[in-house]
Amino acid sequence: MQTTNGAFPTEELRGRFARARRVCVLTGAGVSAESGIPTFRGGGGAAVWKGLPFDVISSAEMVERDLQAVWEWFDFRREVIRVVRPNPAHEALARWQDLFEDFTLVTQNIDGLHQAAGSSEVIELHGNIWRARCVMCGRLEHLSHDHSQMRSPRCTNCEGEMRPDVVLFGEIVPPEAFERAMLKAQACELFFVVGTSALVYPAAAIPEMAQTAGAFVVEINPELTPLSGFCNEVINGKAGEILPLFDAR
Ligand code: BV8
Ligand code: ZN
Repeated sequence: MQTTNGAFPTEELRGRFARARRVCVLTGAGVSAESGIPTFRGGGGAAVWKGLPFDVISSAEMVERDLQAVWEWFDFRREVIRVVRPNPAHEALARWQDLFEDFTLVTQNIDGLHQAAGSSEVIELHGNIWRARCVMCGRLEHLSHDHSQMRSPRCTNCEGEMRPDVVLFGEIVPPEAFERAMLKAQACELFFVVGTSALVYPAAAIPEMAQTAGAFVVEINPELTPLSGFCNEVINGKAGEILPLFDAR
């Protein structure tokens, strides 16, 4: 593992970036931090909502127990996300999709900021906060950005209850999304893992799959994580400052 203390990546990595044909990136909450969205586990402890820890309020069990509380929690987060903009990290990754023969962006984030920055075909492992899903028929509804619905709207198709179309703790990541992310990670030459504490599975297993399949794995994070020990290069820095350096004109 080579660590650069926030300076531009090594000559080797610059060369790899310039020559790469297949690149895959996995992002976490850290790429949205510079947009002003608090991360889950940074800043002195996990997110808490009305005294409930994040992994309790954002859980399958809570949807069963108190769907209204889950809606209020997500309405609150939409209020935060609604007014923020993509930052240079999102913008750099949106540019990268035109630099390589095959570029894949996989995110654990549900804020939609990658798409707002211009990224297309984003693999959303944990869903999207701007979508709701009917618990009965699975119909999807897009929630408008201009107002939050404090009540869980009823399904326009079957009157069933709607829930956030987000993967909560104790729920499975959509198999087709995970499968596609895994295949792309195993097929790429260069893999970036950016802004994740690498604590949440199965997403946190993807970088190691990439390396086992032969990819050069780069971590970009101000802090070390459980992945840092096996990454080929660890860049201790902020995503919004480091990512734009790679394709600076
Ligand atoms: C599953 C959507 C099994 C919701 C999220 C008990 C019961 C059930 C399951 C489990 C259990 N115990 C463990 C598990 C497994 C669990 C898990 O892994 N738990 C962990 C915490 C131990 N996983 C699951 O439950 C998954 N499902 O296992 O299903 C199953 C199997 C079969 C059948 C049924 C069930 C589902 C996991 C998905 C949960 N949903 N989000 C919501 O958002 O409300 S996870 C949540 O954490 C977010 O999606 C987030 O993205 C994700 C990971 O967090 P990070 O993105 O890494 O963010 P974090 O704050 O942690 O770190 C930020 C990082 O950024 C830091 O490293 C920081 O240094 C860095 N940073 C800060 N600033 C910057 C920066 N980096 C760069 N630039 C900066 N400027
Ligand atoms: Zn329905």
